[in-house]
Amino acid sequence: MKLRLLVLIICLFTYRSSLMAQGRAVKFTDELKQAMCDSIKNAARHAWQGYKQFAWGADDLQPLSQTPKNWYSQPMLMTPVDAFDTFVLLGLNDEVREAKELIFSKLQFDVNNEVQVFEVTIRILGGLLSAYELDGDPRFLTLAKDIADRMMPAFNTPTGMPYRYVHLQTKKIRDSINNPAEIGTLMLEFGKLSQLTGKPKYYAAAKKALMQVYKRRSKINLAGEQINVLTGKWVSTQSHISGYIDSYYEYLFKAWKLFGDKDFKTAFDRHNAAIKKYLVDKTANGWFLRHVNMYTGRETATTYGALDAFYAGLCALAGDIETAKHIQDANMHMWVHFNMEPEAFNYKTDSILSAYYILRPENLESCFYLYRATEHYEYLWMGKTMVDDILQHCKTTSAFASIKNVKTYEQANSMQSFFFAETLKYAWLLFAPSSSIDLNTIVFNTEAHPFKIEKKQK
Ligand code: DMJ
Repeated sequence: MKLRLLVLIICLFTYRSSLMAQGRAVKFTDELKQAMCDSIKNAARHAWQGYKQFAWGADDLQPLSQTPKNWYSQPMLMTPVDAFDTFVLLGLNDEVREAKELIFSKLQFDVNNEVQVFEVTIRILGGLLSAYELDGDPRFLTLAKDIADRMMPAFNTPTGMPYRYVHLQTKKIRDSINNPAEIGTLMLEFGKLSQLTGKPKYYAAAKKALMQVYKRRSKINLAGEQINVLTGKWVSTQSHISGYIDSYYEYLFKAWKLFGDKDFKTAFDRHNAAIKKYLVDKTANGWFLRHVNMYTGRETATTYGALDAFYAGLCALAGDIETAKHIQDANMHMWVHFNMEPEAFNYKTDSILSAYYILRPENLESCFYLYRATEHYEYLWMGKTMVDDILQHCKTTSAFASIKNVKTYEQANSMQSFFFAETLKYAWLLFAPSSSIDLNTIVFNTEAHPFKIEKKQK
């Protein structure tokens, strides 16, 4: 009996892998692209319907209990703000109108909330700025400026690197142990606010913070995992491209693309060369990225996961297609080997370290950038596998749910707002005509909010 089950599992796995291998050559027809776009649009409508019915005015919908969830004591409309530009791009006009009405009737920042600067910047500030650029309603910019002004006190440290938390009314700050991602991933949003308001102070504060991290890189050009913003000393010297560091590297490249400031490009190139030298681990299943000590470059762990998957897309965007392709092979291995991708696993032993999947976008995001760069059908087939799995296993009667354990597909009671902002957007963009977004004229922030590149810098 056990043997039969094993044979069945091997057959299914081989069948799936051979489908994927065929995908490298098999044409992905325009009809199929259209069908994918339609299903993704329907998924967005379905998820929004659930939010409307059970969580209207809250930050998130909890899809299993069908109850609202707020991050802080007062709601800050994470889902509608994150979702707005996705609805615009997908042409979901009713949803655009509903989200806009909700934002202008309910959203205000004079509230008793101590907020995480990074999360509120990438989701709320980023969402409002892109909404302003797409829609033109000045109230989006007024809200964006208000939330940014309330977060500015976080930068008041001896180094200029911000605290992790700030209270929106009292301006009280907390948590001086920060990390490169949360320090560096403010540049696009605060920089864009400077462009739109004509006030250079936002750009200056964010650039100072970002470059303070860069200044503290090791001799081999790697960043650590945690840093004390008061003393400037590293608290954790682990180096990798996963959570706590990931979007620091992403923003060095994207800030160069968005603002044309060469300091960012120089910093990215140095770090990227070190990443390729010390972190990239070439295996038969693709190129993974290991964890190392930032000073010695010596391996400390062979952990990889859903968050790391973004690096293939970043390499593709930066023009390094060869590295991007091999990392995307690893990303796809991670997805198919365990039913869908786990949050973290050991790529040397293929064993799961964290079994959940919280509707993260990074793997699809990388497919999107690679398809744009190569036009190889392979990336459409990869994306289809991921989208089909999400639509099949995460769908609930009222929305979409995270997965508690990818091995069993057991669902969890959470639908993060980045499902709207990123996962659905990158999924749709992958199959949509390339004219729907021009990567020469926009840069996506790390939450997939598109920012326009000012003409004089192109
Ligand atoms: C998002 O909030 C952003 O993409 C961030 O950079 C990383 N985590 C989530 C998505 O996984």
